[in-house]
Amino acid sequence: MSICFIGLGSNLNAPVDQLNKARRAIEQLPQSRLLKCSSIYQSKALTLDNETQNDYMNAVIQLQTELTPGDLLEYLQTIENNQGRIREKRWGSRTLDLDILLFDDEMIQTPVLTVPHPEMGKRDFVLIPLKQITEDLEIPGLGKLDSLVSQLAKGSISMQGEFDG
Ligand code: A4P
Ligand code: MG
Repeated sequence: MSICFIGLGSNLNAPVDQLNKARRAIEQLPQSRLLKCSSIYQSKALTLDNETQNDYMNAVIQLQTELTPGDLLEYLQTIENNQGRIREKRWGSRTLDLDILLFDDEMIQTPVLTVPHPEMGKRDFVLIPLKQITEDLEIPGLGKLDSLVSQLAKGSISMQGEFDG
């Protein structure tokens, strides 16, 4: 049995609805139990080439699972595809992005999966919802969550609301 954290993000087609739909799909994953959901947060899109994009809605979910990291990734990609995810360009706008942030205290590096998620240590829209639903956590290779949060530059993130139900 493993504990993992999944980052959810959307900035297209009613992002709050996309996150709620994704939460319901994650609740249905086999051999898994949803433990906690953060609030939903809004932030400016982080883009690669100063492209203008809609603001993002982000959240973090804690899941207990007996799936392997690879199987979990495949299930999450199916949920993304079911919600109309089109992969045009890296960091492009998306209806739904599901990232495996942490999987127990494993460090995973395969051609399709890097855990902890490589960008998470500097992203307010990941660290702040993660901190909301955990005790101080040691992030493999990155250090204490509290310390990472205290080093964040002041960003644009604000709490937007809760998941339905
Ligand atoms: N992959 C590797 N590691 C992982 C992991 N830990 N979890 C691989 C999930 N997938 C992982 O992902 C590309 C490939 O990454 C997958 O096929 C998988 O095998 P993708 O979702 O198709 O592409 P992407 O999301 O555009 O690329 P990337 O580099 O994963 O982007 P990020 O880091 O997800 O960032 N701004 C705000 N405010 N909020 C956001 O949520 N998100 C992004 C995307 C950019 N700007 C943002 C936000
Ligand atoms: Mg992604």
